[in-house]
Amino acid sequence: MGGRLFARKPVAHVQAEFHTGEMKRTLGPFNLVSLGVGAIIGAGIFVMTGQAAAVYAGPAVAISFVIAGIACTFAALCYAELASTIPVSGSAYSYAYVTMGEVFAWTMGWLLLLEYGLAASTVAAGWTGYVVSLLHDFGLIIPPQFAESMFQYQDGALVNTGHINLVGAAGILAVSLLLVVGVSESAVVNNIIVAIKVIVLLAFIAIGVTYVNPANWDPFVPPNEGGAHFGPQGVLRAASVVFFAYVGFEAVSTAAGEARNPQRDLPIGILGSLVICTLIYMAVAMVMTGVVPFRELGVPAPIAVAIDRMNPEWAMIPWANSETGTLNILSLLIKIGAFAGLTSVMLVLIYAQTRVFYQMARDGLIPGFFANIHKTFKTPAMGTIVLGILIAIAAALLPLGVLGDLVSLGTALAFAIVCISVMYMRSAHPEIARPFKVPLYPITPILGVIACVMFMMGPILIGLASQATGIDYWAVIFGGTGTVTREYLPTILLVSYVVIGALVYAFYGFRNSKLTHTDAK
Ligand code: ALA
Repeated sequence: MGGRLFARKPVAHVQAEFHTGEMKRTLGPFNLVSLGVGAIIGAGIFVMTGQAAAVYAGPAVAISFVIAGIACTFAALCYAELASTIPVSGSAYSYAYVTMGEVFAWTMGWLLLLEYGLAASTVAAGWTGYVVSLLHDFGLIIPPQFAESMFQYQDGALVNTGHINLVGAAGILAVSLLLVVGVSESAVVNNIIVAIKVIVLLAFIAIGVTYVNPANWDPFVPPNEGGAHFGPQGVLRAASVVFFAYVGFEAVSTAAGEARNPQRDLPIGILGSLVICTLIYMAVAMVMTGVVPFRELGVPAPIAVAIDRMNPEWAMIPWANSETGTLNILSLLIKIGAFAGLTSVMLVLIYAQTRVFYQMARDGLIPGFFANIHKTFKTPAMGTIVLGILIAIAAALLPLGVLGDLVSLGTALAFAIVCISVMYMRSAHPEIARPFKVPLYPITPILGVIACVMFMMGPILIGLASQATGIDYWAVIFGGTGTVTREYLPTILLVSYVVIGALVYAFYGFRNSKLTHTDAK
């Protein structure tokens, strides 16, 4: 049984699968970079930056972006090496299957459901805020009952509000339908949307820089106010929050089955999109905290707040629907850009999730319908619809902060496993051709593991050290108002999630695995 748990897929087997895939090969380097930027720039910059600055880091949130960006670069280099060596759909899941064996592959696939699926729910929560605000500008008021998650933090405690985020759930379902129709159609839509959101952020930087008041950057690292509130601890905690802003760069690697020339283009797609996004994030963070005093940024749409603070005269137009009779057209454009940007993130994340499950189903670890390819659309249509429904339910129920922390925890764990896989492959299979190699090996993957563990321990340690008054989360789920502290919950949820995963593997994956029933080595 131990042998079966650690059965590894032979590398040749994986490379052969790559040549027998049923999906269309339509994506070139431009589309792959665009896919990456589409996945990366989203709720992290449009929503969470403000919170990270207001609560944890102040103007030094720009440093937090650099720290998180460097950590992601280590992991990205490892992804690029594995993606160019083992170009299959399924990303880190497939890499783990080849390197460390089935039980690790399963764990990785299960974690990727957090990284992609739940990240899409997180983004849908941020997307809802911008949709509500946009519709408000046009005179349409969406009642909070339909635009807020069922569970919310109020005064530090998690409460069951009885609301349901139907707006976010509808967004997820709409995006899922687009993916059912086919990836190349979606790639065109994706390219257009990516262009819009990049232009919007560049415009924000270019206009905002003329409104910066350097006094707002002083002190750049505000003194610690206890716990992880400001000071160096706060900068690190903010890095673990804005880490979410980078989640998605490796979604490019899940497109290996649909890339025209994966060996050359996947590394370009992964590293290119990461560098572009890091530069944009730092500039946006500097402008945002330079225009608005950081304590005022803890709002659902911080970029829009910064634009309102600039209030350039040329951007004000008469507008019957607004209380003041005028509308800041720049703010409207930013909201439209955010709406488009967050939509594209949901698109890429759900795309990546369906491809991971496609591969897991081909391997027999989850039910086969996730790998059924629709005859006309040539996409895993049924799997996409089922996943879309699950992701929509999470978006309807859980608040953005909890979802975001959970995604960051699961993702950091997945990245660490990827860095370890690179080291395993180098020692176990030195003979395999590697079109892309990690520079400064083995320092880069080792630093990647250390950085990821640090990100995971941040929220966990702070949670354990916080003045928790008790954990009563069943009471909350069944309608009460318990006292689940903000910092504890993601750890509790992650552990519960991993335990459920182990049960699913024991009762389904282990029994149905094609590898252990045919050619385990
Ligand atoms: N990085 C993506 C975002 O910030 C997931 O929304």
